[in-house]
Amino acid sequence: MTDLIAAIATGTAPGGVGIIRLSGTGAIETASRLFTPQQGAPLCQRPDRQLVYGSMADGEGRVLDRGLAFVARAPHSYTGEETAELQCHGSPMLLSLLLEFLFSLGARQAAPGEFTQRAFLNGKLDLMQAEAVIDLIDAETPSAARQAASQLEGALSRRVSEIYDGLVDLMAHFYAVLDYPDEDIDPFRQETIGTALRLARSQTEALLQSYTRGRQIIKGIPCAILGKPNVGKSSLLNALSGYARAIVTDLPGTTRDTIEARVTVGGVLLRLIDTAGLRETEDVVEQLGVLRSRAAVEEAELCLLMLDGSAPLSSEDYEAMALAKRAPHCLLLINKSDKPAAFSTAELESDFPSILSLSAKSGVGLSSLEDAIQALFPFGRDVSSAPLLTNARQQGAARRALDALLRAEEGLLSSLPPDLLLIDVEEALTALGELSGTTLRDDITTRIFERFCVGK
Ligand SMILES: Nc1nc2c(ncn2[C@@H]2O[C@H](COP(=O)(O)OP(=O)(O)OP(=O)(O)O)[C@@H](O)[C@H]2O)c(=O)[nH]1
Ligand SMILES: [Mg+2]
Repeated sequence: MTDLIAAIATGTAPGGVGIIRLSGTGAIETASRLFTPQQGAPLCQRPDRQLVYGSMADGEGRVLDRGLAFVARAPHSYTGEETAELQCHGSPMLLSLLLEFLFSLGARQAAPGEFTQRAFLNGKLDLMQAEAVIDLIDAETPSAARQAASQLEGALSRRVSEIYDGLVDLMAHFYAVLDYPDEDIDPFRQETIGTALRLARSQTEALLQSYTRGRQIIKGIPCAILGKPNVGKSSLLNALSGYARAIVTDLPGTTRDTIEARVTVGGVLLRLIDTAGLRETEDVVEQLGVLRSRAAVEEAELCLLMLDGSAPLSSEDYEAMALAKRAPHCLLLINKSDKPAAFSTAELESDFPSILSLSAKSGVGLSSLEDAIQALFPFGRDVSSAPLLTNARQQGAARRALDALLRAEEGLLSSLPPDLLLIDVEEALTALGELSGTTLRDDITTRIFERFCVGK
């Protein structure tokens, strides 16, 4: 028995259609008091998931709108509980009047994510799938949406259960031997553990490695635009954002703070950071800005290093180049290609394999920048969606699982007794179980009796 929750599922902006969702004990009865079908039996007597046309009224019986409704009885619903959904016009005022009536009938406002939380508690989704729901809703690029959809469909969960199940088999076997020494079960063998451990370890390693890509797809790639003053960094930020996000002037030292913009370039989500131009300066504010520029490069996965191609190279340019090379990926952009070139890029080619000439002001060359970014992060057009870890919680759990498996492997090599190694295996299982939200003990117990039919 859970209390009855209700919420507007379609947000607070006006729209074509608005949906109110109800879940919990009495959801169907309650919806039925608000909604009257145009024909036939009342809503509460309708079959599951069958759309019914009718009218919706407030507490005084005044009809407010006509629309569709359906009911779903437990466990055949998103939350696994009895639910009802009402579809009417997407008017925020209308929706809140209907919601108010539902509150007066005993429903309460659902907390954020509460429907999905109930789905998890009722075993409709595991934790990773529940997280995928949020990722799908928040997706900013096609690849983020595809990744979240595949996680919601269970691709990541299947990969984690594969590792988990391998280890549970190992534990089950082990416990059966310890608990029922008289039973006719294969003796516990070191190689068996060794093979199972190696497999689980390499699978967990691969999973953990997938996090870099998963994070890039979902959260975007931190990308710093770096260079000395006046080369055109803010002009590039504006060109990529599609509007005048940052102030641009012909005065060196215009930008004094870091400015962020989220932009999608070639299907890749970039968290672009425009920085204060690098130079020695007496101005205290600008000095602080330059410190922030340096910090931005340290955190960047991609650095767009910009030079002014129409002016000779200076010591400040060389300093910027040295700094930019600290980022894992760097593209060298020679800006102001609309003006005559003042130096040759030949001498820079050994340090910077990717050099692009462009004009941030006119937009010429921006499409080759897009191509270069897409080539560095090919998931912008990648259609295959291998399961990836996508958030720090998942990474933390996978990390703990891997550490525990590495300890177990080490223990095995130094011939620790099996019951000691299996403490580490158990820890790995707990960590993997945290990924999906599974309980460990019940699983192991169930598997022992299922698989070994000890039955005492
Ligand atoms: N001709 C030409 N001028 C450009 C181009 N890109 C930027 N500029 C000009 O260069 C000047 C400086 O541009 P900004 O974008 O403010 O340069 P910045 O690197 O952000 O400068 P700071 O914020 O001072 O570090 C402005 O007058 C721009 O109009 C370009 O491609 N061609
Ligand atoms: Mg600037």
